[in-house]
Amino acid sequence: MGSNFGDKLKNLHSALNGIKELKDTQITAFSRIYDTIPYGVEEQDDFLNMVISIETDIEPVQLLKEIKMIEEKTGRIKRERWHEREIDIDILLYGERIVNEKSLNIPHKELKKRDFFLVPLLEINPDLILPGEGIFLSSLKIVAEKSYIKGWNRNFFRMKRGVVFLDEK
Ligand code: PH2
Ligand code: MG
Ligand code: MG
Repeated sequence: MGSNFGDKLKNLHSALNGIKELKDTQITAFSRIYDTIPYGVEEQDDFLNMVISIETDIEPVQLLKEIKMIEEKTGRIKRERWHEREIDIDILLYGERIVNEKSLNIPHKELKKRDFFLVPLLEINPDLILPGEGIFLSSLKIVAEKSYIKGWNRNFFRMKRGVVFLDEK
């Protein structure tokens, strides 16, 4: 998940609550929250990025549809590709599945290039294997051209009795 517009932490919080409310879905882990410089279109504000893992019965393409609705509910406005966003939720991996649809590629096509995907992902699970290639994700860290990660914050989110809480800053 990433946000670089508006109240970034609040946007992440809202997205987490949306995901938590999905049918037959549980959030099982959060990474810390990373401060990152923009990748791609560089003239925009820094991002907050984080990775979460979920357990879900929702199939990938349907999950993407649900995610788009959560983005909309979080206030995401359509702008040019790769420009500012209130919230962006991308599916990086879906277990061992490989999905190549027009609207969705899993593993995420840019997984190898973005350290703000790989580092938080490995923080949640250092033993992940890249489906299809059978190599440890941890061996991919070096593929990122440069580091976009400026630093990280402690995790501001806690789950308690199925509610996501945002700690005081
Ligand atoms: N997402 C993008 C483009 N660039 N840069 C950072 N730092 N974080 C992002 O989440 C991000 C980006 C398009 O999805
Ligand atoms: Mg994205
Ligand atoms: Mg997206």
